[in-house]
Amino acid sequence: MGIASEALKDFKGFTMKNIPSVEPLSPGHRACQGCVEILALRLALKAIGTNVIVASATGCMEIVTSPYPQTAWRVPWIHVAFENAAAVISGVESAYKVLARKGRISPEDKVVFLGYGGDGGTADIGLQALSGALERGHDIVYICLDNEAYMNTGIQRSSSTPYGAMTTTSPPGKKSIGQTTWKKNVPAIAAAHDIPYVATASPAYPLDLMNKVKKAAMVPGPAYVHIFSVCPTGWRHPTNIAIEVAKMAVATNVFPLYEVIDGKWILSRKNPKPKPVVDYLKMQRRFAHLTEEEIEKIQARVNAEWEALLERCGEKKEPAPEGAEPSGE
Ligand SMILES: Cc1ncc(C[n+]2csc(CCOP(=O)(O)OP(=O)(O)O)c2C)c(N)n1
Ligand code: SF4
Repeated sequence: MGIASEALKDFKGFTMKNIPSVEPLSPGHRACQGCVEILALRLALKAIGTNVIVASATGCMEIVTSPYPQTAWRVPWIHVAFENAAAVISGVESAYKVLARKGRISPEDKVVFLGYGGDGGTADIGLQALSGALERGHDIVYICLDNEAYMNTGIQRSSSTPYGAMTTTSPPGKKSIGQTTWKKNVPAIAAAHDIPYVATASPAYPLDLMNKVKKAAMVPGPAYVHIFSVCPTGWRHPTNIAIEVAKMAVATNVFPLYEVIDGKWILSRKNPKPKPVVDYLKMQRRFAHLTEEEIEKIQARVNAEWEALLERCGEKKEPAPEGAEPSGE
C-alpha cells in the first residue's frame, strides 16, 4: 500500500450533515460578486480547519482578502511574491520540523502547510518553485485556483487560458481567434512528480472539493489540488450563473474531476453522456467570437483529452473485435 492509501484508509468524508461551521477565511473580503475563486478558497479552508499556516502568492485572492490594515484571514497567513508560494510554504514546513526536533514546539498537533496561487502564479511564474517543492517531498498542500487568466492585473492570458478565449493579451479579431495555445495540464505535471496525492476539483461539487482538500491535508508528503475557479469578471458572464458554468465544464468534459492517489488515476465522475462543448462555450462572452469550425476543433480536443484520461484511469473499454455483435449496452 502506498503512503497516501495508508493515510487515507480510514478516511471519513464530509457529508451534508457534518460540514464544519468553522470559517478560517471570513466573510467581508472584497472579491467581485459571483467570484467562484473565493468560494473555492473558503471551502478548502473549511475542510482544513484552523490548524494551518497559509502562504499566498500575489493575485486576486491576496488582494481581496488583505487590504491593509484589514484582513479576512483568521489563521496565520503570509503574503509572498507572485512566484514563490510553494518555496515559502516548504520553508515554513522545514522550519517547523526543526523547531519540533529541538523541542521548541510540540509536534503533536498536525499543522497543515498550505500554499496557493492563481493559474498565473502556478502554471507560469511559480511552476519552478512548485516543481522544486514537490520534488523535495515537503509535507505541504498546494492549491491552484485556476481562473484561466491573470485576472488581478486585468485579464491577461496565461498558459492555463483555454484555446480560443478572449483576454486582453489574446484579443480576437480578423487575424486572431483569441488564445492560440491549448491549456497547460498542470495536474498531470504535478502527478508526473510521483507525489502521493493529486486531484482536480470544482466548487460546483463542494463536498467532493472539501473531501479532496481534506485528503490532501491528511497524506504525508506533497499534495496538489487544482480547482476550477470560475471568474465572471474575466469570463464575461452574468454573476448569477457562475456555478452553472462550473457544472457545465464538468458535464461537457472540459474540466473532468479525478484523483491520482499513489500514482493511481481515479475518475471522480464518469459522465457517460457528456454534453456538447458548445453548451459550455456559449455561456461566456470570452468565447462569443468563435466560429463553428473552431468550436469543432475544441470539441475534438476535449474528446481526445477525455479518452486519454479514461485510459489513464483504466476506464477505457476494449473496442469490440471487427464483425462482433453489438452488446446492447
Ligand atoms: C514577478 C511579478 N510579476 C508580475 C507581477 C504582477 N502581478 C501581480 S498579480 C498578477 C496576476 C495574477 O494572476 P493569477 O496568478 O492567475 O491569479 P488571479 O489574479 O487570476 O487570481 C500579476 C501579473 C508581480 N506581482 N510579480
Ligand atoms: S476578477 Fe475574477 S477571480 Fe478576481 S475577484 Fe473578481 S471574480 Fe474573483
